[in-house]
Amino acid sequence: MCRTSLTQFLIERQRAGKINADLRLLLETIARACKAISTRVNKGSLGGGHGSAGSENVQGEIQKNLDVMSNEILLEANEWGGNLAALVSEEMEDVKPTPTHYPRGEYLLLFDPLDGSSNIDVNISVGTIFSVLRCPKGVTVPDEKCFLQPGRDQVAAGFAVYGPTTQFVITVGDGAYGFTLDRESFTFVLTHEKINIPEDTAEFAINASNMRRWEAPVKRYIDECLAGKDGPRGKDFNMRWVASMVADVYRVLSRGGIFMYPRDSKNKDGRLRLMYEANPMAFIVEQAGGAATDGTTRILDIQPHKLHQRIAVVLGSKNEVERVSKYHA
Ligand code: AFP
Repeated sequence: MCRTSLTQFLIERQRAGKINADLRLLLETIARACKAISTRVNKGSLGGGHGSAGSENVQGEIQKNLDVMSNEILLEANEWGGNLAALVSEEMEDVKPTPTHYPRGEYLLLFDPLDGSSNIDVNISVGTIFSVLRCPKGVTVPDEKCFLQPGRDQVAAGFAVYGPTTQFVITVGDGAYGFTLDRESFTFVLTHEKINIPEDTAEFAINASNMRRWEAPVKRYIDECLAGKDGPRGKDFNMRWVASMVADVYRVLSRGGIFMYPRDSKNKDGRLRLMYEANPMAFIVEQAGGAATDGTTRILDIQPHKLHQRIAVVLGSKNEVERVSKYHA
């Protein structure tokens, strides 16, 4: 059987003029780093990845050892390739321009090295999320402002899920594609061609422990789902919440569903990060035929005002996301 590897897939995209050689190499480098992180995640306690690193990140969250390791793997992999002008990580305070002794490329990389890291020690799926932007023309030393571009300007985005299998999902703007890590050849193999999220669903994902803090439109939407067959929706809904966005979004891509982390009276701006989580996931979900909003605005149209900005997220099956937007209107 002839199987398409990620390398082949990217070369085909380059030949078709959808990406250039620099972007292809950058995406391959990120995928290679994800494989290395996957190996570390698999080792668990044996690789020293479990437990707290005893430090806090820029968000004031306690870092796990694997948070720190994953961040370092991505930094080291991307420092010297010559494709990047600068990068930023959810785990770091500031922009990191490419060191002057390496060639400086035309792209900007943003990543969440280990999403869902509070799940590491309990052996639940975690992952890596990334987003690629173009560095504005004429900039010699990129700063925070260069990164503050709306999500619709992303040239590529993707994520890896380190679960029972390691999956790598990517878009360069011509659909969303999924790859499975073949542990024998250690290559990503195309297994999910042109992912398509069903427009309708009967499955929702939300952290219900925040219910008392939700705004009225979200409360109404979930109440109607919970009312099931006897309520206004006239059908029963199922609920799932992994608390690793990578795993929850992967499920939505696989079988449809709606994923919500709305703003509430405690997280007034929302909980998820616009640049490292919402934008890349919104790009992928739209490319798979779904929709993504903060309740009132399409996520990809939001103009960011700071790197570590938080945002409300509602994404997934189009008709359900539109219904939630209607309730907000
Ligand atoms: P951590 O990386 O700190 O575990 O956060 C994961 C996350 O940003 C996202 O992946 C989940 O959807 C969300 O937080 C889970 O948040 P709750 O713990 O509030 O349910």
